[in-house]
Amino acid sequence: CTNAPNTEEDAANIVVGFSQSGTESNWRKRHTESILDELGKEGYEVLYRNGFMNQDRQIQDMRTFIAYKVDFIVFTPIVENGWDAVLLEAKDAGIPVIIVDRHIRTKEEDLYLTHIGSSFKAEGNRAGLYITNHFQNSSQSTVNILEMKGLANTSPTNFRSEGFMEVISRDSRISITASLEGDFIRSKAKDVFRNYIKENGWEDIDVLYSHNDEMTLGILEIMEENGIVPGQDIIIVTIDGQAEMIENLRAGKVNSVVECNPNAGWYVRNTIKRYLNGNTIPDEIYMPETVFSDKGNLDSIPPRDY
Ligand code: GYE
Repeated sequence: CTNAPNTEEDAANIVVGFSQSGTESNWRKRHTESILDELGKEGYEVLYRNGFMNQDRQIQDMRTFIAYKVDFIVFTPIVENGWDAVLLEAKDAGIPVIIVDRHIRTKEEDLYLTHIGSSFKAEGNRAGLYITNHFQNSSQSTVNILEMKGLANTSPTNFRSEGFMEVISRDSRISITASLEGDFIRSKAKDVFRNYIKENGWEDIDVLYSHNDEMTLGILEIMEENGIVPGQDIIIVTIDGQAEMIENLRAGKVNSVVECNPNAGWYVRNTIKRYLNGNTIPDEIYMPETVFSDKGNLDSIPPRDY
């Protein structure tokens, strides 16, 4: 870290380019605010760009940061693949890149300083555990699950599926009978789900496993329109933990909310500070998260503003 600025005066002039993938969920909006707030507290200048869920746009945004000669790039990739060229450009320009939230796959070495995010696999495991526990003593001979996946070619979608399968496969009665793609977007999930129901009806769904709260909110509307009692007729496990979903959990409309922690800002701020002070940065930084369910203490869930 010989070329890292290390006086307080230098640090005050730090410019950070922040390329966010989009604004598709309340979770995402909180994630953005958290990073902007914390970097602001440190007195860094932040150039923020919203990628509007478009990879080319995010690549353009990062090229702008490189041309501007920012000191750091904070980058929240929309998908896993296709970033090597722009990250090589950042590397050649000597700009450290901090990847936040979703993971990337690269063919080149050392394209970024660190990755800060959740263990999406652990989230999938927690979702699966709720289901295996729930049906443990049930006399049902089969448990059919409809999975509403997030966006394809993203690590939360892949790991949330993998972690979930790992756990439910321990009980041979339990299986995923339909897997749909809702892209983490409420309106998309609603359309896809409605079409599925038109073709297949409701009989085959014992459980809904949804990769994020926004999609769950869309599906809840369809259930209620059709006289299905969510949380009873269909057991629901959802990921994120937005305030509205915690209310639904308290109201018994969903059964388990697996938390995904959007508050990455402090970790990003701390990583930049430590880097500027010449400390070694770990390759992977996991953020703490938990799970809430109708089998736990609903009064002790910390309040949230997203
Ligand atoms: O669960 C979802 C958001 O990438 C982990 O993206 C994130 C996911 C989060 O749209 O709500």
